[in-house]
Amino acid sequence: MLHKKYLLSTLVLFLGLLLLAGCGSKAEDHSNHPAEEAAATDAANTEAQPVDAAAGPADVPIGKENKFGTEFVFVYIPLAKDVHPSMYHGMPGNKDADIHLEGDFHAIEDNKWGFAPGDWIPGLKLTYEAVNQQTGDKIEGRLYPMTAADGPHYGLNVKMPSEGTYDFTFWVELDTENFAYHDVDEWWAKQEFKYTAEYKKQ
Ligand SMILES: [Cu+2]
Repeated sequence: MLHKKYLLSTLVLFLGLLLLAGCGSKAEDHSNHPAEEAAATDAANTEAQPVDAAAGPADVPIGKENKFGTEFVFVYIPLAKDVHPSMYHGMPGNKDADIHLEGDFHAIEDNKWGFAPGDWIPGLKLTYEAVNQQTGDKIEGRLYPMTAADGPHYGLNVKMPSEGTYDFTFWVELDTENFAYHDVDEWWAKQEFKYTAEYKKQ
C-alpha cells in the first residue's frame, strides 16, 4: 500500500515537472521571437481594419505653444473619425468629411488654475478658421469636447474644400456657459494662435 502511494506521488510529481517544463519552453519561444510576433500582429491588424484601426494615420502637427501653465497643441488626423453621437454638433460623418481637426490642451508645470501636469483642460471654447493660400477656400467652425483612446480633446470632423497650404487661426477662451472658477487667479483672456499647415487628401 505504502509502495503504491509512493509510486503515485512520484508520478504526479513527474507529470507536474513535465507541465512546468512545457510552459517554460513556450515562454522561451515567445521571448526569442518578439519581432516576428509583433510583425504578425501588425499584419493581422492591417488586414482586419485598414482604415478604422485605433493606430490609424499619424497626427499631422499644425502648431503648439506653451503658456498659462498649459500646452496648446493643434493637429489634424488625415482621416475623419466615426464619432458618437454621429451628428454631434452637426459634425459630418466620417464618410462625408476628410480630416479630424483637434486641439489638445493639457496642464504643464505651474498651472495656476488647479490642474496638475498632464491634466486635460476642460471648459474651453475653441473656434477656428482655415484659408487655403492657393485657392482662397475658407472653412470655419468650433471644435467640441470629446474623448478617444488617446485621451480627451476638442475636435470635429471637417470636410476640406481643396488641397493646399492652409493658414489656420485658432481662438481659445473659457466657455463661460459651461465652466466657472473660484479661489484661483483670473482666467486668461481669449487667445489667438496662427499657424500654416499643408493639407493633402489621403
Ligand atoms: Cu476627436
